[in-house]
Amino acid sequence: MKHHSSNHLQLFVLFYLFTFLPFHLIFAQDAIKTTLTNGPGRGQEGAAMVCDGQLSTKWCIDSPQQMPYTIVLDAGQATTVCEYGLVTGDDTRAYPERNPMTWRLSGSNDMQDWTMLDDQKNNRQMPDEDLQEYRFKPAHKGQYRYFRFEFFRMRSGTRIQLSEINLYNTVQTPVKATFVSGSGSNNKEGAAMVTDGRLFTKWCIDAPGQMPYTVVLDAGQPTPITEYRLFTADDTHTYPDRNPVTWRMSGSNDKQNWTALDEQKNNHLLRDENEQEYRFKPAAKGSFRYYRFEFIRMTAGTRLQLSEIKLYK
Ligand SMILES: [Ca+2]
Repeated sequence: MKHHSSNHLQLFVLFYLFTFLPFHLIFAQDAIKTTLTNGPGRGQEGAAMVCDGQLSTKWCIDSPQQMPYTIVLDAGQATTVCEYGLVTGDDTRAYPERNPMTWRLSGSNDMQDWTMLDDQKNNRQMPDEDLQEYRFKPAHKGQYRYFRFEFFRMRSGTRIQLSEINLYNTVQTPVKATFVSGSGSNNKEGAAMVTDGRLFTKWCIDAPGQMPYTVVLDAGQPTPITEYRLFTADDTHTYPDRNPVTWRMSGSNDKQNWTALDEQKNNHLLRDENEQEYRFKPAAKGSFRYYRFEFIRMTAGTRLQLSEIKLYK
């Protein structure tokens, strides 16, 4: 009897989840819920803004005597953090110098003995972009309830800003995607080169009549994508004009009905560097088997090149 009712309860919970929760909440890789234990700054741009779950609020402080800026987050119970994400502020494009560059992450269960989990020095990976999450894998793991971030240096100056600090107990994993179709001929610089797993092969096309340049990838089965990454090519330093700046991403399960998931307009995040990865989070989520990228504009001219497109769940 008891066994039966617990089964019924499980079914009811599943029914409730699938009926009333928005699609993306079921499939999104959710961050661990944290609360602020301590951190500098109060009020509207205080430290608590990094864990309120809202991108529209941020922690922003310029108080040199309080450096390193130290934030302690409480995960509520001992938890293993496999990845953490720092999310840029709403005006980081205008103020990229506020991005942290040198910081340390430690874990503790009593707020007294701290174990160092990650030590980043002069890390310039945080993008000059508004509201972008950049993920880092701590060098060490362990079960801790409290997580302390100490920010020592910003790109320049003494003001820091972050809209969120996300802790994750699951790792973002690559999705093995295969090539379905794409613009251009099937030669050694065809669209299929973006899924061969090699940075030294690339999709390179200059065929204005075929624009927007399209590539469709197959994830094998319906898969929610939390991030996609574009990789520049082997000579992007010489030809930065071939980087895409405007593109769309959509998902489908039948290759006929497409759902728009992301749209980037005039985004100059890709730099003039060879074989570098750039990360993007789709604005919308859903579970799709096929993913389509349409490249609408490049930095200049009509030639596009990319060495890889990778999907992560
Ligand atoms: Ca390749």
